[in-house]
Order: sequence, then C-alpha cells, then structure tokens
Amino acid sequence: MFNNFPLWPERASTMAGNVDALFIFLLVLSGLMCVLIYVLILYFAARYRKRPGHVAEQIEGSTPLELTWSIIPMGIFLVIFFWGAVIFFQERTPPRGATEVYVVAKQWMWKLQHEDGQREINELHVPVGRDIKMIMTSQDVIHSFYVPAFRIKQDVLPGRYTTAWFRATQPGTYHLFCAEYCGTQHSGMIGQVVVMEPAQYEAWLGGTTSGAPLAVTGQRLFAELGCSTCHRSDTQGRGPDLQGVFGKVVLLEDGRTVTADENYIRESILTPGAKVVSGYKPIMPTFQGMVSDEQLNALVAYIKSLSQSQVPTKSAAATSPQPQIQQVQ
Ligand code: HEC
Ligand SMILES: [Cu+2]
Repeated sequence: MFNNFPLWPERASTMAGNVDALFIFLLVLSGLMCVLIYVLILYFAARYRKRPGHVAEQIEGSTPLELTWSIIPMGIFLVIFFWGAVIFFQERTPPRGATEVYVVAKQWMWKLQHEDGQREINELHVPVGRDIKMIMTSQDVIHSFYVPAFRIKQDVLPGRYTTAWFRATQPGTYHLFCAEYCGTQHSGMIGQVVVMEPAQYEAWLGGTTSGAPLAVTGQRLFAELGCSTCHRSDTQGRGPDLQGVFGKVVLLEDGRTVTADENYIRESILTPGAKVVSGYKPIMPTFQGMVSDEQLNALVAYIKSLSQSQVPTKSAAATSPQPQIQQVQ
C-alpha cells in the first residue's frame, strides 16, 4: 500500500502486515476521537457562549447517557485488547518445526549460530518463507534484537534465554538493531538480516565454512566436560538419562514440576542445585564460568537432539504444514 512512500518501514515478514493493521487502526481511532472532541469543543463554545438572558443549567445525571459513554468505549477497548492479544500470542509462539538460530549478544555485536554449524557475526542469512526461531542470550548487559522490517523486537537478557520468531516474505537485506541502550557503542551494535531465495540460500550454506552441526559440537563437549560420566543411558549413571528429557515435564525433588525447555537445560548446567530432579542427589557440579554461552547453546542443542520428536529433520521442517497467519498488506 505504502511501499514507495516511507511512512512505514518495509514489510518483510508474515507478522508485519498484522502489526501495521492494528497500528493503523489505533492511529485512525485516535485521530477520529481527537477530531470529534475538538469539533465538539468549538461547536459548544459557540453554541453556549455567554449571552444576555441565557443561564447555564446543571444536568443531574442521566442513566442512558452514562451507560452509552461507558459501554461504547468499553467495546472499543475490548476490540483493541483482543486484537492486540492475538498478535501478541502469534509473536510469542514460535511455530513447531521452526529452524532454530542461537543468538549471543555482547557489547557490541551479535553472534549467531546455525543448527548446521555456520556461525556469523552481525549478519543473519535466512531463506525466504521458512519459520526461524531465535534463541537468544546475552554475555553481558541487556540488549534487544530489533528488525523493523519484520516488526519484531525482543529483549536479550544475560543469564537466560528469550525467544523470537519470524517468517520472512521478501528477499532482501534488512536492518538489525540493538534497541536497548547497552553502553558507549550501542549505536554501533547493528547488523543485517539477509533474506534469500531458497536456492541462493542453499548456495550460501554450501559456500560457507561451517564447523560440525551444533548438536554434534554439543555432543563432543558433553564428553569433554565429563557430563557423560554421570549421564548415561545404562543404569550405571549417577545422573538421569537425558534421552527424551527435552520438552517433557520433569518432577522435582521438592514436588514441583517443570517443563524441560531451553531455559531449564541451561539452568540445570549453570545452577544444578536450583531444580533437583526427583529421585536424585544434588551432586551435579556447577559449570558456571567453565562454558561460554556459545558452548552452552551447543550443549542445549545436543540435549534437544536426544528428544527425536523435538528435532524434525530439515526436510520435515520445510514441508510440514505451517499455521497460516492472515496477512494484511
Ligand atoms: C557428578 C555427576 C554429574 C555430572 C558430571 C553432570 N551431571 Fe547433570 N545431573 C546430575 C544429577 C545427579 C542430576 C539430577 C539432580 C539435579 O537435577 O541436580 C543432573 C541433572 C541434569 C539435568 C536435568 C536432567 C533432567 O532429567 O531434568 C541436565 C540437563 C544435566 N544434568 C546436564 C548436564 C550436563 C550438560 C553436564 C555436563 C556439562 C552434566 N549434567 C554433568 C549429575 C551430573
Ligand atoms: Cu546492545
């Protein structure tokens, strides 16, 4: 609609149209209310101006009037609330089978790790039309991952994961900003998201030196750090078998339950005492300070890969039916 008129940033994700539609609705609604109020002020100022022989008359309550001005605004606000909530949940809920990219923010750069082992700095290459889920953490202070063309912005926090997702609809190069003031070079903490046609993307994947897939790096670390001495699939292990743990509900020693997501795995490695699995002794040592955020990501990716159902193969991810999100252009 406004593609050649820079009133809005480009729209390059499935979410962008939805966000803009709500934004335009709010803008038009506020504009109309503003006009209505000012027109009435002017009209009443003229209509009821001070004139000899006219005395103001106090109106003492009117139930129909009060009901009208309560119910109509409430209806309008509920529309805004539900519309906003629907978009919020769409943005919060990464579709199943999304391709995962791990993001580590630090003063002042973005480090990205692909499932297949490619690593990038301040650049993220993705194919058009595929759901991408970012699992993000910070090495130091709070940053914020902001891609205006996708209408996504998510704070990136030290010590835990936050996630965001998008599906790009237009090949091109888009700005990536840090949107949380994070120190002297904050304004320089910029990058780009390069959205490519699938064929081009395959060529890029092929032409980029990649290490082992992230889960394989994680498996190697799992052995090197000695995790495998306690976590074994035979009964000899002093720790629980991690096969199939990811995505499951875990019963804890103190009776609580917790879903084993990325944050749980991360916490289990850094602060094992925080949530002790039922039936086990809190003997697992902390690995705080011994593993970098990138290595943690690899460990998480490996533990995830042990739950096969959670890790669809590349082709399955590409062909599985995706929830269609209504797009307003
Ligand atoms: C000394 C033995 C030991 C070592 C070494 C060890 N763990 Fe553990 N781990 C345990 C025990 C015991 C538990 C269960 C009690 C608890 O939750 O603290 C556990 C729990 C876990 C859990 C939660 C499992 C669940 O079923 O919910 C994860 C994930 C985990 N460990 C990962 C790791 C990783 C990754 C490493 C290596 C970096 C590692 N562990 C090293 C003993 C160990
Ligand atoms: Cu920053």
